[in-house]
Amino acid sequence: MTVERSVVPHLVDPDAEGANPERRRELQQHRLRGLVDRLLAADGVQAERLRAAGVRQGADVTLRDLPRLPTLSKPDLWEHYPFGLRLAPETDIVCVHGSSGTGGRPTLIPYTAHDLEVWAQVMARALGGAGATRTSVVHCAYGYGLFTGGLGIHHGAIRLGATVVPMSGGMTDRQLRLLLDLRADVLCCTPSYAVHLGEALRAAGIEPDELALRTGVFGAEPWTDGMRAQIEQSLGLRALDIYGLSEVIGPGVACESLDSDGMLNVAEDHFYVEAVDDEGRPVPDGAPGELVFTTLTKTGMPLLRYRTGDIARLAGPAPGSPRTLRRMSKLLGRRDDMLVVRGVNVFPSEIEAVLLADERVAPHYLVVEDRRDPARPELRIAVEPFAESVAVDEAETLRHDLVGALRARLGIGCAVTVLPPGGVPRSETGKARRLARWTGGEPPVRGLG
Ligand code: DLL
Repeated sequence: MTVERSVVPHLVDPDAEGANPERRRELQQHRLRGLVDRLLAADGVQAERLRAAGVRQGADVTLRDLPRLPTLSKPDLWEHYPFGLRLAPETDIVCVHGSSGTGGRPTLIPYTAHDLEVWAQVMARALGGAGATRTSVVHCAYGYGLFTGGLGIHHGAIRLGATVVPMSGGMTDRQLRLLLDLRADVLCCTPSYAVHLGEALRAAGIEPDELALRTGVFGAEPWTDGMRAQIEQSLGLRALDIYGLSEVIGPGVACESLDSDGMLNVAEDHFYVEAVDDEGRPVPDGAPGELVFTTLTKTGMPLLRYRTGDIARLAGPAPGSPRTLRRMSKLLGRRDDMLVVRGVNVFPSEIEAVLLADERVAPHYLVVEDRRDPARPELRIAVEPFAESVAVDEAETLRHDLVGALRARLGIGCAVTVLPPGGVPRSETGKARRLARWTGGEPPVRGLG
């Protein structure tokens, strides 16, 4: 039942999605000036940095000046944890979301009712661009909770006037049952869970055309075009990419539409996007750069020039599309070494903190991002005991303790292997290799897996 490649989905919000780019730029500039005034009035960290950059009022800045304005990044949020960057009064905050995985230093984002409006609106556009309509049934298998995936899609589907089935993740048998019984035409989940659902469908002997699925909106973690083909085939739908991050709003910052030519339309009337090089200098359209977002309209915790660490290419609107929004490519990678595993963000530094807190562990370890099976990405961690030799049962106790400590800190299960002393390879140049990717073939370290 997959949608034809030539379908042009309607615009949910024609004034915004189809605006004349010149008019949109004026709106962005107006909103940017308003944001700068709000930040200065609040007198917080961002105001301090703006003043240090010589900005006294919103009227001082134009969009063209943005590259010389200060930036923020994740460590700023950690430093001001939990709500040091909040702008709205506490009484205006209606909910909190955040990014999972960094149990030691979570990132929490306070939302006002106005922010939820913005979120619902950009998500409704994203779903509409994927072909969802008021008559759609949206099966939402992103996790519901602090993670923005479940509730973000949920708000958007309701705003669109569709029917949302709030499945959350897991319990795959029940997911298949309801996909069959409620005739969902839109599936939303992480791409790895979509692959898993496809496999479960096949194992249950159900043909994709017994389902009513037409389109799927998958994101929150990296996925390849190979995975796209696999998902499209196993579930019989068009698989589209959705991007977002809790710091900016959650899913809906950018999303592919049926007619966006493999790139993602950025909701740039709310989230102004730039791409910069390592030194923070703007890169031209088409060149890979780190995405930097300015939340033009958010009120709970607006951010001026938030450096995401995510690398992508920017481009103008898709030729011939009624959507006039700028687009971004699928993510090409990350600037730092943050891993996204099963939708959970994991910083290797967090893993290191757990390992090195245990006196039994030597400071030689290797974190392996195991993506041999795209449906079940795993984190494997090879460690060595400090002692020259350890009995088998001691090694097993150590393994068990580390799995528990890592789950408590990261919020995700890791497979730990205790190798014999000297088992973790040392680098010849002296610079430790702490991170490896395993997509097939031999394991990056002997004895793993
Ligand atoms: O993952 C928001 C989201 C939910 C997006 C559902 C799409 C669908 P965080 O948990 O804060 O928010 O993680 C944000 O995940 O900086 C990227 O590195 C990564 N990420 C998000 N979407 C994609 C994607 C949500 N489509 C971090 N492709 C971001 C690759 C993605 N990586």
